[in-house]
Amino acid sequence: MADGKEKSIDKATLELIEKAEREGISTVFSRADDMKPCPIGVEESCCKVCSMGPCRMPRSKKGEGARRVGVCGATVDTVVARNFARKVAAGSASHSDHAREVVLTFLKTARGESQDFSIKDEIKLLEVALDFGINIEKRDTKDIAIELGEKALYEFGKQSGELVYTKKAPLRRQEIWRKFGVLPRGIDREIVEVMHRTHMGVDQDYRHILQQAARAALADGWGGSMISTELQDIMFGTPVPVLGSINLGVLKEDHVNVVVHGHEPLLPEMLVAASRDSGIRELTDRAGAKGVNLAGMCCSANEILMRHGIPCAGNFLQQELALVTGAVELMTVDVQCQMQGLASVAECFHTKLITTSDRAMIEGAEHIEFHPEQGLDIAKRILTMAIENYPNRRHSVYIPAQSQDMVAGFSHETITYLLGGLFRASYRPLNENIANGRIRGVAGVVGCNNVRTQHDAAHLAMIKELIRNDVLVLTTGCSAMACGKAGLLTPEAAHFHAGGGLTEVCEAIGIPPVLHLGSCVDNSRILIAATAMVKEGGLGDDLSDLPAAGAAPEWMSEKAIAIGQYFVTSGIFTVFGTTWPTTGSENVTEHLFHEYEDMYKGMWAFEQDPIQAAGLMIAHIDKKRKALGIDKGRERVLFDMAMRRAME
Ligand code: NFS
Repeated sequence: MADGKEKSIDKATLELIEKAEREGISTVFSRADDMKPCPIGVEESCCKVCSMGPCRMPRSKKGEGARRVGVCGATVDTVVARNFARKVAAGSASHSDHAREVVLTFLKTARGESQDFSIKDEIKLLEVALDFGINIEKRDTKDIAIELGEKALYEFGKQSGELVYTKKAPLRRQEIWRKFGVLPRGIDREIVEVMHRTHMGVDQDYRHILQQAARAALADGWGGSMISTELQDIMFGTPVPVLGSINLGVLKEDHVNVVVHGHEPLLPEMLVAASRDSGIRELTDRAGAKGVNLAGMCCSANEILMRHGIPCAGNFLQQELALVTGAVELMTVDVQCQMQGLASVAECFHTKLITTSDRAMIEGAEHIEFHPEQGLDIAKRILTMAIENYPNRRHSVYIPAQSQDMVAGFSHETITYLLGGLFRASYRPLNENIANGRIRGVAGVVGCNNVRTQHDAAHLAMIKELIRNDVLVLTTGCSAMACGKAGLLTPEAAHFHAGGGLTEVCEAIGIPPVLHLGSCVDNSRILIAATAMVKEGGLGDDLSDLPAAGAAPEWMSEKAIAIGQYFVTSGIFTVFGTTWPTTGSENVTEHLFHEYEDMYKGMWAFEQDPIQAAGLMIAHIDKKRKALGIDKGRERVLFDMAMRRAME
């Protein structure tokens, strides 16, 4: 680390970085030491969209009096806005192509063409069908599901009109989107339009380019990501609180260890089913292992943790380290956040690296393509390979001791149930506790790890500061896993880390002060929860009125930028850490950080220090409390069961 800090605050991670160094194995941590970031790229003032360049227009040129334009005359504002918009497009495309795969599998399942998939949550099927305007009366589940699958698929290619889920947003929010021309039409159309507008010589007004970046991001948050979450819940079950464990210590020396890495929960669901198969158990016995130990990595981990309590091996920066243990027989990867470095780490051990998506191959990995038509068979084939590889384990096995219990599975449905009880499921107790000041506000802290900052440190510093100040934290993705490792996802964490008001509420309901809502596509659950808070009443009539804020203190991926952009344009103040990809243009930064507040009532901010960033979020929350007239704090009333009953 540039500032002399250790590379991670997690002991298991540090131990395995050391093992990798000792054994001469290259990992993201050693490569980051060898590769300094490009100073022009980091401020995004470099244009590569045609072959007359690349044109470099760093801020340092300003002092020399040079006009910062490329050879075609494109200003640095245009160039920085283009680069930003393309990140949004790539991020939105990733979530939405994941969503497309889920919809296609859903349709095959509805038509009876997939193997071992089913509709697990019929109530949610009916609710989502109603959202899509489908008649559910006197029709069987199969018919409804087929129509829902077809309608959901249509959302991707829609050429005009508005996406179905944008109509779930508060009316005031929809008006704002309409006013600024950012209501998304089809998901694919908005992403294609970003790519067209940012081609050489097309859209050359930075504000106008960023308008399309808003529309593409909203197509992700209120389109692709939301469709993924909802259809996954229908097929695999809506998460309910579940006990799990996390960190590299979940790997077991006497078991066949299979790590499931990536994002789409389709193969992971089948691997869970296959691992419980009697034939697989027999094979494991014969290989002399005590069982198959399935463990997740990155967002695939969150998906199978939320629904099955399968342990998580770790988050983004721990992926290669899982293999460095020497105890992993096989790792599957599908799409997104899978480092190519995995292939060379796997080569140092007996580990088989298996790519499974038709969209992603890695040189040196074996490819076994997943198709839902043979879902369970393919999963069994993969587990069989892992079991057969168990006797090939070599000498240098080291599994760190760290493994931490945690509670995950806080879907929007679960939160309403926990707050209000089965028959009075409602956000009212939450809104009341915000209004009376016991809970100061709500923060969504999400996103990645980034090797340019100390692993997990910023997530934990920020989140501890927020809960200490009575801010309830909702978390997803790699941030949620950082919290899990640090013990923040247990109900007892309130007692040790949260402020008095938040602790009282958490203890009354029996929830942790930090709620794990799932993977990154599940950030849509945060949008739904925030919308439910607005609709419950008492906290304004738009998402921007809520005492709420968002953050990604260790972001690195384009998906994080897409998520931030849809949070901001949905009215949520959002702070990012590590680096900020528009520093090359003061005008673009001013537009996103300040002009957006006038337009969308939500804006971006950049702050590397996580405590300072939490301070910005708390100041914003207090500003919103003041605007709502709840800053004085009413008499503090805690909802007990008797009061919940009386609410009726
Ligand atoms: Ni999100 Fe999941 Fe993690 Fe970042 Fe990558 S795994 S989708 S992008 S790194 S949080």
